[in-house]
Amino acid sequence: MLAHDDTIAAIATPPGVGGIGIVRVSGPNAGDICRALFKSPVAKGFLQSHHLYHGDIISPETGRVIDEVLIALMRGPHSYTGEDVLEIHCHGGHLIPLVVLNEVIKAGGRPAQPGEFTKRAYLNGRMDLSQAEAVMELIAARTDRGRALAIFGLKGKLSEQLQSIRSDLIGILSSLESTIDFNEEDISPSPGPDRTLPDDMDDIITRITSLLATYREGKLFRDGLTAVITGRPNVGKSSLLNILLGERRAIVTPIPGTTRDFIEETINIKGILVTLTDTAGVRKSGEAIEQEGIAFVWEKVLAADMVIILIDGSVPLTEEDVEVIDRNRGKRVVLAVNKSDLPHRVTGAQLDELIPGVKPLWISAKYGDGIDELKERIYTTALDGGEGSATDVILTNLRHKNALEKTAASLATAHASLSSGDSPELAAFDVKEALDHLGDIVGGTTAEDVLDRIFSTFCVGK
Ligand SMILES: Nc1nc2c(ncn2[C@@H]2O[C@H](COP(=O)(O)OP(=O)(O)OP(=O)(O)O)[C@@H](O)[C@H]2O)c(=O)[nH]1
Ligand SMILES: [Mg+2]
Repeated sequence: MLAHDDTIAAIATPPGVGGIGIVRVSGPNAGDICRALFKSPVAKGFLQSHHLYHGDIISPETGRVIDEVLIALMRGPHSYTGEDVLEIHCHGGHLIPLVVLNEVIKAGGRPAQPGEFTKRAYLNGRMDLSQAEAVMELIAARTDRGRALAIFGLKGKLSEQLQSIRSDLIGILSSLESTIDFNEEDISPSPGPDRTLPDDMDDIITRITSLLATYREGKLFRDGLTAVITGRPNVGKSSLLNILLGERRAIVTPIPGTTRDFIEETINIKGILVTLTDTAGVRKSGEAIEQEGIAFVWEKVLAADMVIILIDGSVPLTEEDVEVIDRNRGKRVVLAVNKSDLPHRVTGAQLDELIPGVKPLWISAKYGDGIDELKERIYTTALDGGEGSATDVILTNLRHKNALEKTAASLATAHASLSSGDSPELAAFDVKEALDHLGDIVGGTTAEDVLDRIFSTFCVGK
């Protein structure tokens, strides 16, 4: 355990008016601070750890009561940070938690940096680095699925998988080292009757590869995606935005060129936050304001994760439809044919010729037909046709992904040198490197500046 000699303090609840505001304190002075500020007729003398006490916070200078509070003292090492932790539950509001925090600081605390409580929890071995990162993901989660993935991370499910990969790597390393010690004739030292070390390495690479394959999904559930609704004027883009949102957000009129500026709103589709952008209808004519709006369309399309191309199915296809399709080639596309309530003037075969391989979906943005199917299509297209993993261990963090890629690359190098008959010493070197990269995920040997970067993205008080 890494003992800190200073005591940190912060308001752990969001600013503003609320029922309760919590001031959190961690470090060796937590007990003294409690004794200096907290007065209670019932709780005199020694306070039991992990018990809630009722009383007042008193200013030691004036002797005046600042607030009526509940406090809990959680003595280390059985606390969030592993140190003595004091939580003061005062009344919420703009002022009270600040005044209480000031008294805490005067009594021997210092303001905490963002994420400093969790950093201490990590440094004191209460959690590994990937779990500490999961804490922040949990707080940031905005969908139920995002929350579920974060809690798995926090409970150490990813760490467990990494631990099992790690112990297999150590097994390989010790086999390699034993052949270095004895002789170098057998270039594929055999760990068992039917297996060779390169086989074992392949196994691990496969396991890492399947973990890496979950990253796209993890990122989707964590960060969501952006989807731009595009099409020529009057096809029903704004109507589609409105019906997907379930409210009248964008102006809808029968006049082509209604939408000029872009309109952005976010919806939750099966746990993925989809930020939809309704844009101006694309056409050559139109005055300056409209053309300005159309210029935005291509900017938005370029940056978007997905494009929803909307066609009006009640009239024959036009050159403008073709232009929209052409300019979105290479993007992840959902193709919807609107106004299915009217007679169909566009066929699947025509669309298949224009945009092969993308199955069109007939919808009515006015009456709601096909909208659930469209949401489903957005979801499966986001997952590249997949249904979402059944597994709960899903990579959500870019840092973890990069480290796993490096682990697999080092292992592949070890595999290649072993298979080509090089000295096992070389392979052992690469396996050690693979272990280092893997270790970066859970921490332990992670450099201070990397830690600072990670924890600086946390909120103050966490
Ligand atoms: N019958 C029918 N009419 C629709 C449907 N969807 C939209 N409309 C009508 O089509 C017209 C244009 O709709 P908008 O949603 O404004 O179209 P837009 O693509 O946003 O048009 P611009 O902003 O001008 O590019 C309106 O009169 C809508 O009521 C539909 O599914 N069926
Ligand atoms: Mg519009």
